[in-house]
Amino acid sequence: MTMDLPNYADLPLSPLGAPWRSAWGVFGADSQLGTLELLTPQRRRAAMALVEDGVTVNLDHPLDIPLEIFAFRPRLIHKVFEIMPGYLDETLDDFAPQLSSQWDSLRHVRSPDGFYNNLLSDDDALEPTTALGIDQVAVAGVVGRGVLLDVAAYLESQGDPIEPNTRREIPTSVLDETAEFQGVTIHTGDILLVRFGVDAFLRRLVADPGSVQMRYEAPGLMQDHSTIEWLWDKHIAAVCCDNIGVEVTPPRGPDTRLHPSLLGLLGLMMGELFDMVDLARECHARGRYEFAFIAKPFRLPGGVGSPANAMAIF
Ligand code: UVW
Repeated sequence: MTMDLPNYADLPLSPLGAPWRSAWGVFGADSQLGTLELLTPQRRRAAMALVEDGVTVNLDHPLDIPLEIFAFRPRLIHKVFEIMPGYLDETLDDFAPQLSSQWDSLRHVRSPDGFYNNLLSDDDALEPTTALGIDQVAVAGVVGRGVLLDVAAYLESQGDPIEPNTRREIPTSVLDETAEFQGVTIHTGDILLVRFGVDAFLRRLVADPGSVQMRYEAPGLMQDHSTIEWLWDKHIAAVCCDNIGVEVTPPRGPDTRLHPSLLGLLGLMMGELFDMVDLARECHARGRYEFAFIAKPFRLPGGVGSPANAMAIF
């Protein structure tokens, strides 16, 4: 599918039915996938052609990461038991799919004008409906050309390193500079991965929980319209970061968060808390920042999110 996508400044397509600067209707009034519609068979096939030596790179932190910044996301309890001698089975309790490396479905957050494409009402939001659920994404998965912007490495090279557990807003100019520094171009339909260096900090937390104190504080994308416009105008299929929430945390104020605009207005799915340490190492070693990207979110009917289940292939 090739289609002309409107610029952010030209949104919405039909001012009468859609909120200001929303992409409602761009992929059809009934699209449950938003920008993931850009992951066409042609783009998936082109992404697979990036595979040269078959090296796979994991992008997930462990499911039971000891992250205690959200009281409503308890740590996973995993029980393994024997059902008969030599036959093991297991259960998961207190499983919060968004505790560790994760996807936010379009059902996660709505804009002040409603959920994406107006496909889910407030009345139905807590009902057992699959509208905008992660199961819609699970069917075809998230498969395409991945591009890494290692902002942490770029800023370090400029003598301006990022503190991983400290609030710092990263403007889109730094994303552009990182892409130029790396010599990579973002194409329509890409899955964009942005690394701030939070992943290395989280690895320390996993290896030795007592060694670091994780706060609800992290670098991330700047909370203003320039970020929303930049992300839309790149016409990416999804954006994933290694930090807590793609955007900076904590937010500047109660109404400054990007989640409502990115998920609710643009239909741009987000990945959070991805582990890009090995990915960055592979990219730097190869001098190549593009790769095949594959993720298969859980097919949880009406799911609000899912573990990332993501990998890169070189
Ligand atoms: C934040 O809280 C920042 O993100 P999420 O709820 O998407 O994990």
